Amino acid sequence: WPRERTLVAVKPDGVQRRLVGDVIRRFERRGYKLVGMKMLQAPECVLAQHYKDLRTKPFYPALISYMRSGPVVAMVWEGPDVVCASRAMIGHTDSAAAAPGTIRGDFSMHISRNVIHASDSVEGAQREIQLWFQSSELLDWPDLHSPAHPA
Ligand code: YYY
Ligand code: MG
Repeated sequence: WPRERTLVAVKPDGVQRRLVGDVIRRFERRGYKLVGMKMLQAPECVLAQHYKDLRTKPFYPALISYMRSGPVVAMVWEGPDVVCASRAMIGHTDSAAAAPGTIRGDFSMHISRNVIHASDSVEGAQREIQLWFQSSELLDWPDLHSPAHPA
């Protein structure tokens, strides 16, 4: 398949609530390949770019201050259809609509504290990966578990 990657970030509430490991476990057990990961206090300029399409929304100031309230754990995951699949794994933006079994459906009760981010399109993922990571921070290791490399 064409190599697809997505940006996933555990938001400050997710870090605070010790959900980083659970998030990683869900992506690993699905078989996706982790190609980048770091913990950081997100800079304001990165958040402004990341959420630039939302800057006119009434919740935008609260969203930015929430995202700056503590460290986030940013990851890049790779695999077939990982953009679409990770959106299904995280669940609906609004916790009330997020299905049980999804990350938001299991761990979040309000849209403003929804634990996790994942890119919503292949183009968006490429833009977000470049925004959050240097290319030297992404590691391209041989994936012996991939269907492209049958045992
Ligand atoms: O991609 P996703 O995170 O599911 O939702 P977006 O529509 O891109 O909004 C980004 C972010 O903004 C959302 O995860 C929570 C916050 N937000 C909010 O606090 N209140 C809303 N009514 C809508 C979004
Ligand atoms: Mg979004």
